[in-house]
Amino acid sequence: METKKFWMLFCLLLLVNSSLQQTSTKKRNGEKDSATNAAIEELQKQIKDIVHEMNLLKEQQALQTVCLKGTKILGKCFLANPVKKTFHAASDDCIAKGGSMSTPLTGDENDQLYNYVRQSIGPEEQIWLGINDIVTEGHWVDQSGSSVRFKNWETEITLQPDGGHSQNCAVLSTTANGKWFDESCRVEKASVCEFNIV
Ligand SMILES: [Ca+2]
Repeated sequence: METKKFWMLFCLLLLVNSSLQQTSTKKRNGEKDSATNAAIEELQKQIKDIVHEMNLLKEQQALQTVCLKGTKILGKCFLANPVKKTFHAASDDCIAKGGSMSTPLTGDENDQLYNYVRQSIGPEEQIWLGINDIVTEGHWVDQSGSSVRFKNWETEITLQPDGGHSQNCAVLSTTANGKWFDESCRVEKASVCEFNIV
C-alpha cells in the first residue's frame, strides 16, 4: 500500500513538473517574441534615422553645388538663370530648385546681387526680384506675402515705381547701378534664385 502511494505521488510529481516545464517554455517563447519585436522596432527606427540623415546630406550637397556654381554671401547663396522668362515662370523655377527668387534685404545684399548679376549674366541686364504689388497697388510684398522693408527704387532720373496697375513686378537693373524699376510681370527677364544657408 505504501509503495502504491509512493508511486502515485511520484507520478503526480512528474506530471506537475512536466506541466511547470511547459509553462516556462511558453513563457520563454513569449519573452523571445517580445524581444524580437523590440529589436525589429529598434532596427526600423535606426533605418528611419539613416534615411532622414541621408536626405539632409543630399540637401546639403545640392546646396553646396548651388553655392559652388553661383555665389555665396552671408546667410544665402545666389544662382543666376540667364534664360529670360516671365515673373511667374522664373519664380516657379526657383521654387522647384528649393529656393526662391532673389530678394535683397539690405543695401549690402543688393550690392552683392548687383555685382553677381553683372559678372554672371551681363553688364546691361535686368533680373526679376522676388517682390510684387499684384494684390494691392503700391503695397509691395515678398514671396511669402510680407511687406517689403528694404527698397532700392530708382528715384533720381525717373520716379520708380511709376507703372501703376500695369506694372506689378520689379527688376534690378545693372545699367542703373542695381536700382529697382517696376515692370509688367508678363515681360521675360533673366533671374537669380536665392537659397538660405544655415
Ligand atoms: Ca503696380
